Amino acid sequence: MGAEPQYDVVVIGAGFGGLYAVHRFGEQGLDVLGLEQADDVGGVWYWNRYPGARCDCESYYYSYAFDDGLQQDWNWSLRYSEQPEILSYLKHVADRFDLRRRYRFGARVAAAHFDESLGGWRLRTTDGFETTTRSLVTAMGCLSQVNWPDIPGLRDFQGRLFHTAQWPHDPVDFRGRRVGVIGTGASAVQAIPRIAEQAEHLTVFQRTANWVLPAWNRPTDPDFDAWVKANYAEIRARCLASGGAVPFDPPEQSALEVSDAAREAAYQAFWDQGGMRFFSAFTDLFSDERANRTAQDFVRAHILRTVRDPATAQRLIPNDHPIGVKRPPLDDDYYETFNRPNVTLVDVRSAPIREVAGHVLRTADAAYDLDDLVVATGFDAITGALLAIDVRGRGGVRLADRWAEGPKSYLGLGIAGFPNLFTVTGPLSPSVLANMPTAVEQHVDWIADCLEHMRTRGVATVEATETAEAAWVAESDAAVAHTLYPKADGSWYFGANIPGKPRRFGVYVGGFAAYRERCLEVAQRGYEGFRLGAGPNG
Ligand code: NA7
Repeated sequence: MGAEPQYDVVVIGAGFGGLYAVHRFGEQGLDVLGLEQADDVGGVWYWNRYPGARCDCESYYYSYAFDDGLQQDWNWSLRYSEQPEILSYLKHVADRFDLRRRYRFGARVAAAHFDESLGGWRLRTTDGFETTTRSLVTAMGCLSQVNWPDIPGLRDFQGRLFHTAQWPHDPVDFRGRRVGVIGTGASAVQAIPRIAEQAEHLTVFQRTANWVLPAWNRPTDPDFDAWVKANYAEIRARCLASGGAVPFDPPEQSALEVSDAAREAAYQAFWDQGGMRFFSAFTDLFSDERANRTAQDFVRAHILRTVRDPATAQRLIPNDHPIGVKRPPLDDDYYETFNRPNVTLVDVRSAPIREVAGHVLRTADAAYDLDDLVVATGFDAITGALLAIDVRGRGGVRLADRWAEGPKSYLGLGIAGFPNLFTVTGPLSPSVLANMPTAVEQHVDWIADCLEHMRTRGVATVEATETAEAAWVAESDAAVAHTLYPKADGSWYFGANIPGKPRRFGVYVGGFAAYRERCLEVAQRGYEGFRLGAGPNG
């Protein structure tokens, strides 16, 4: 018999997913090690410290449900928490459950190789630390692998260069500076109003306009907070029973079966509530182009009303994708910001960015002299963090080769040929289309049960079968084919924001509640679709 792995389970990541995984597995008596590349906990909330960074899910449900004491004790100051408060929350969780002792920080995993004789994984970090584990759980986040655009000269910019997802820990002062922002995704939409308040001049380089919805962020209402705390069990249950893991009522009507006045009133009511609830107005906003166009019309009218300069307003109106099929940013004051005399919107679709040289960003038809350049170009999403590691499964097969045509997985939890590898919010799970803390708890709980099953039944390996994986990929592809998501050219949901990345919709769109039921059924049927292997002596 070969050597035993050093750990029962290694968890990569110390964000929402990793912290809960380390806690849960530790509680069940497993020997668990956490590896985290940052020097502390927080995950995406550790790195994304740009001005205005905040969550676009409301705090009371964008939080852990696993411990009632935690949810009763913690007080969120805002409806939508800002990054510093979410980071404090995750630090509090780490302290409260004494999780840091199980972590090795500053440990960026470089290689993860499945070793047949070990019946587990051999891991190596970039600083040379090596270990082995029976099971490997990745909880690296769907939006963590930073995307730097391939703009000649960018990294040699002679002013201050920032990426929203790698923001300095000390506050950045933009007063008296000529600042450029590349990108108009969710990060830029949050940062732009804050930077504009400080900068001498802000130039926004926009390639694609986005539909931006209002957050109406505000301090937590004490009465609402008391109601939430008294009703948490029901709120969490509603999240589990919903399509997006959120505690809202699902829509009941088509946008096309109501009168114009009723439709307008419904949009206005949801607009006034703020946030992603806007999409709860009607049943067919993601499935019927005509229905979706009515929502676009509503937001378009808002943009035209808000932005004073007609040419700028036109530039801010998306013309290439239905509303909602690229992740819609949330903010207050985004459109208003373009009325400021110190803000200019530059269209880099018609005149693309050519290069950065010294302090100058040059487009096809103009040059911009800048002191600071903020790159808000997002992430190599969903698969990027996994593929940044040299992951090899049975027979030394590289994950990058298995996914050469796009990610394949079974339930977004397991990958054929990669035994005992579990991916929290992995590709082809509901992940980013569900409220993340709920999605990670569901995955971690499922994995914890599976690890328990392995331990109590003497199962050495759990591995998705090729058949089950192929069926799930087909089901996931089919689910998205019935929606409007494929109408968005360039969406990171498809991997289309990264040049050369294979295109596959990386998220299961069949709804969180149905997906969760499916995962439970699979477990109840003895992990149907997974091959359970006996150990060397089994
Ligand atoms: P996103 O949503 O991927 O946005 C990236 C932005 O950067 C988007 O506007 C891109 O335009 C733009 N971009 C990317 N490369 C370039 C180049 N080369 N030139 C000009 N503009 C470019 O990332 P975020 O960080 O804002 O948000 C990611 C998610 O985090 C968000 O959806 C939330 O879920 C949280 P494009 O649209 O590709 O034309």
